[in-house]
Amino acid sequence: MQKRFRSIVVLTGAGISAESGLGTFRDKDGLWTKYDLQEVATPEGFARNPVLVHDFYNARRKNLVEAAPNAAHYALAELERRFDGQFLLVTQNVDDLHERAGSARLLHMHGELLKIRCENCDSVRDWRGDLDLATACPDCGASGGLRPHVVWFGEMPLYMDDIAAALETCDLFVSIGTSGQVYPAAGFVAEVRRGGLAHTVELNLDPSDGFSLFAEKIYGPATDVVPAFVARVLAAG
Ligand code: BJW
Repeated sequence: MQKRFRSIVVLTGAGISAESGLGTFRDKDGLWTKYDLQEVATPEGFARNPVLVHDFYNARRKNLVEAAPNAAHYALAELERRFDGQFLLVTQNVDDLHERAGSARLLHMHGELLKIRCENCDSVRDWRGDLDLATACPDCGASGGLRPHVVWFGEMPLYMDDIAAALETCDLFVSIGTSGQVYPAAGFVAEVRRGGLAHTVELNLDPSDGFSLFAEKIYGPATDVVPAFVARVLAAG
């Protein structure tokens, strides 16, 4: 890669955390092969059976606390640290492995597993333990209104204005470890292409649903392909 870039947007999905032991959603053995997403990842499912949804996220929170960042997370943190242009990491992941690897210019568009939100007073708090219907909100004291601070199907993803602004001006867009099945993230590559200026790259284990929209594609485990790609970008200046 010869070109020097001035503004980079990286989008990550569950595949970047797979080698840290966190399950993806749609792969063989993925979370959606074991759980009905309508029951655990929609506001309607939560209203129908909040105990099931709390159990699902309590187990995921516990797994996350036991997991560690991998070489792909560390490579992106190094890219942010050493790249002297604009940089934004947008993750669909609710885990905190990017932060633990050292990433700081980072937006969690689908929320964060280690945060909870009160539907009664809207406060958002860090939370590492279990949550149940009896847990009282630390801010307003109400019980029964706490939920994971994550974005379910049918809900609006977070930071969309900031993300749109970064996509509009970037000259390198890199998508890592995502199946390209969930919108609006799956539409980012098309948005970037409409601008006509950016180089677009997919790094994934297998071709995603939107693979044909990317100018460059590199397939392999994230812990191999991401550090190698980051080294190329940094070597280009
Ligand atoms: C590796 C690897 C390794 C494995 N190395 N790679 C019809 C058409 C279009 C849209 C819609 C539609 N009907 C409904 C919609 C909208 C809906 C949607 O997209 N539905 C689709 C299913 C069709 N979207 C929404 O509802 C969103 N909100 C919304 O659209 O609001 C309106 C709006 C309008 C306009 C602008 C903006 C907004 C909200 C979506 C919320 C998604 N929530 C979840 C759960 C979060 C909480 C939790 O974690 O429990 O987010 S679902 C789940 O999917 C999670 C993920 O972030 C998301 C994406 O999954 P991801 O990351 O791509 O994982 P996988 O498993 O799918 O793929 C993993 C990839 O990694 C694979 O490709 C592997 O090959 C690869 N891999 N190992 C590298 N070692």
